[in-house]
Amino acid sequence: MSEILDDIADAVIEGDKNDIGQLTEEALAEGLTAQEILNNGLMSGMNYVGVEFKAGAMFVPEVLRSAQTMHVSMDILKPLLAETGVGMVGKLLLGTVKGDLHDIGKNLVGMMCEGAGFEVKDLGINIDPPVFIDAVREFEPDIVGLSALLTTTMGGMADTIEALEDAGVRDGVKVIIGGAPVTQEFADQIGADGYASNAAAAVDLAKSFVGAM
Ligand code: B1M
Repeated sequence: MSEILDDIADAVIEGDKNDIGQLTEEALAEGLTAQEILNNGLMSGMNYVGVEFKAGAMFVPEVLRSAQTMHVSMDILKPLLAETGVGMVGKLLLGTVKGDLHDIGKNLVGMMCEGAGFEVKDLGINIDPPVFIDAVREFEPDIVGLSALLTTTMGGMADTIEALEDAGVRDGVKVIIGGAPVTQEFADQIGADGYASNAAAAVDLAKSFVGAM
């Protein structure tokens, strides 16, 4: 593999936001395509970060920095990827449910899924079920990801799933849920398709739903 792609992967792993832009430009100047840089540089770096995070060898601040580093490069690549019509592995619609303002974990899930090749639309925090419904109709995601950090807002996940059912859009998407108080048992109880305890597990789960393992 090209040395510059290894340098890009290393920059992501090390969270080197200063050099990644120039490395990306150099890779393009060398004739590498945006897709090659995405798959073999950025995603390769983020995959490593995911494995280390899962193993407890990297921590939240480092993962966030890696994700931000990836974003600097993605900003350069996105228009080129759009031009060449390169497809992502799937679409993920994400949001923290109504009444809940916590977003650090959700953002991490979003950034790591982006690193794994998903097109991510993040609705933000305190999201009412009707907003999810409108976004499902407009964005047409493969997966809807719900996050909640409070025991008092977990019910918002059930409300959102119920609203998706009532609106007739539930069958077209997989719903995954996560957040500190959430469990697999709760996911089963409210009829979610999957639960992930952390961002790396969310990536694996999301990939399994679009056949990208
Ligand atoms: Co809040 N807060 N908070 N808080 N806060 C907790 C959650 C709490 C456990 C603290 C405590 O009392 N020990 C407690 C909840 C208790 C409970 O319900 N059982 C609590 C409380 C009570 C509150 C307030 C009510 C406090 C008050 O005002 N009296 C209030 C509520 C506001 C509201 O939401 N309406 C409140 C406010 C806040 C801040 C605004 C100050 C701030 C949030 C800032 C922000 O998010 N931008 C905040 C914070 C930072 C926390 C703690 C300290 C840290 C949360 C965090 O970001 N963790 C938290 C205590 C704690 O967890 N130690 C606490 C790091 C993050 C990477 O982990 O979010 O768990 P986490 O995400 C993980 C996984 O859960 C999973 O992957 C992530 C990465 O591995 N995951 C998913 C998350 N979403 C996922 C979605 C998926 C899959 C996996 O699929 C879609």
